[in-house]
Amino acid sequence: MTPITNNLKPWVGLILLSIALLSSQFGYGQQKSGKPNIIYIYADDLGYGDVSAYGATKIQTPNLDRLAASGIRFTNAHTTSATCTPSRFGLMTGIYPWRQQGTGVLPGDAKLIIPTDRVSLPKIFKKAGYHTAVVGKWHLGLGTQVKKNWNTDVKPGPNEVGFDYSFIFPATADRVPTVFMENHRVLGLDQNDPIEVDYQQPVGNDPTGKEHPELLKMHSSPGQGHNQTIVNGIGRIGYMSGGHRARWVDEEVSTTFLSVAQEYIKRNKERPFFLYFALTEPHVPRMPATIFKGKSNLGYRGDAILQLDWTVGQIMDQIESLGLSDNTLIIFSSDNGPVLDDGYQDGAVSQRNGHMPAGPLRGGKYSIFEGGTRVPFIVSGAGAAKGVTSDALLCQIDLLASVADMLGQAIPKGEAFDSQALWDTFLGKDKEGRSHLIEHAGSLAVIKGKWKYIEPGNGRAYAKLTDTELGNAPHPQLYDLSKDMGEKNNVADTHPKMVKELAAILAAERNK
Ligand code: NG6
Ligand code: CA
Repeated sequence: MTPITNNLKPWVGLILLSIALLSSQFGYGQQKSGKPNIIYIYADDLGYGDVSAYGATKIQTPNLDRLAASGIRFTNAHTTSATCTPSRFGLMTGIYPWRQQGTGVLPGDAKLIIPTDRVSLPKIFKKAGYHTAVVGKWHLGLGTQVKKNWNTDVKPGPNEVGFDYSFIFPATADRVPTVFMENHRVLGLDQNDPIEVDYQQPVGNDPTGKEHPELLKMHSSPGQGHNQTIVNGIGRIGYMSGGHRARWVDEEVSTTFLSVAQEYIKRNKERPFFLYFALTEPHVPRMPATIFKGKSNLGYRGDAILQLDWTVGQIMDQIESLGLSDNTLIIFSSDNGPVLDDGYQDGAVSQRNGHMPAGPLRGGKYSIFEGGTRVPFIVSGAGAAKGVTSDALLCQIDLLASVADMLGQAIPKGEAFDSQALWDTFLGKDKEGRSHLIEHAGSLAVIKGKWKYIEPGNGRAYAKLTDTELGNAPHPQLYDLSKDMGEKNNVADTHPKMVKELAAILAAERNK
């Protein structure tokens, strides 16, 4: 070597060392900016016992199991509420839904219930430089009033709540209008066949399930409605006329959402993105793609779960094949607990075959028992622990403050105040999580450590139509979840001090 290169040697070494240090610290791609992509996959009505990684034996969910095996499987994670709209309200706003009137299950023509001048989960991402999207079920209302023109821009909606791109259906699969909306517009709408929607009285001439049961390919359950306008051989909740070419085919809904989600991921692979992927399974009407029909031996509900599991697998495979695994975090959960008969005779009950959709938990959708709000919750990918189980107490409402904390975004004072910054818990580093959580299903309950208190109330104890133990009782209930996860043994009488302590926490939360 010449003396000159000899002189340069220490410098070259130093430069190489700095490069090595920088790349080990920041990893590759987007992690340089410390901004992992986040895909939040939200099932609709999937129960704690519906996933084989959570103990299901009558159905296998290999893709969810694979996700859990590669990440963290939470056993004590919750939605805010035992139904859809309030849980999604909590997820988006960081505010317990029971603090605000009008956050119950919404009809398909409801107005938007999320304030657009407040912080929201997608706005946190946006402020941090992410591109944001929602694909799937919305169910948080659209527009400023119930009566609206569906044949022009319908807003405010997801775009005004903070999503740069939205591809949704407005409410639930069993509610009209049964159409997709891309950003502000109904997809595939023929202006010569305008849409009208009404939840009070019939509109147009489309047959209803009530008057024309002979036209149905799946019948509704006695006493549960779902017998108004027929779309694709299925009676719906609500009346709809027009938009015939825009109406979805149920068998295609899930794959439509999947392909839109995959297209979105592909389009945004070079920049940080947040995708809120809100699946429709296994919510009613369960009418999966024909390729899944009959596959589970548990009726269409089971088949819909297989479709859901496959969909999650498709996203996982795509992330891997695009080389995004190192800087993408997938979070999977459900918006409320399970129900078998939620309005249609689809085999969920008659072909149940011993399946326990809530697993060891009592109650299900609509219930203040754990079956209502404790749901599968899996986190896997960038920064997350691998192959562990966590019993930390966590709620979906915490995502907002946790992400804000992770991305260094401030939350305006007085907003999202029920959301707690627990990013280390989401990543499996912290094992404790929240000190307490309020659960909601009409009535309220508190979990603190191993204890759960359900406030006394005069709500029904049991809903016959859906066969749900709702959990309401006129007297206080206290359960030791460490020994009695199934909430069978009320120990309120022998633990009056604990009842008092938890009732006080609940009262304080109510008055916040
Ligand atoms: C109930 C519906 C049920 C389902 C649910 C909403 C009846 C009798 N039952 O009122 O079928 O649509 O609302 O589910 O109408 S959720 O997951 O969106 O909260
Ligand atoms: Ca739901």
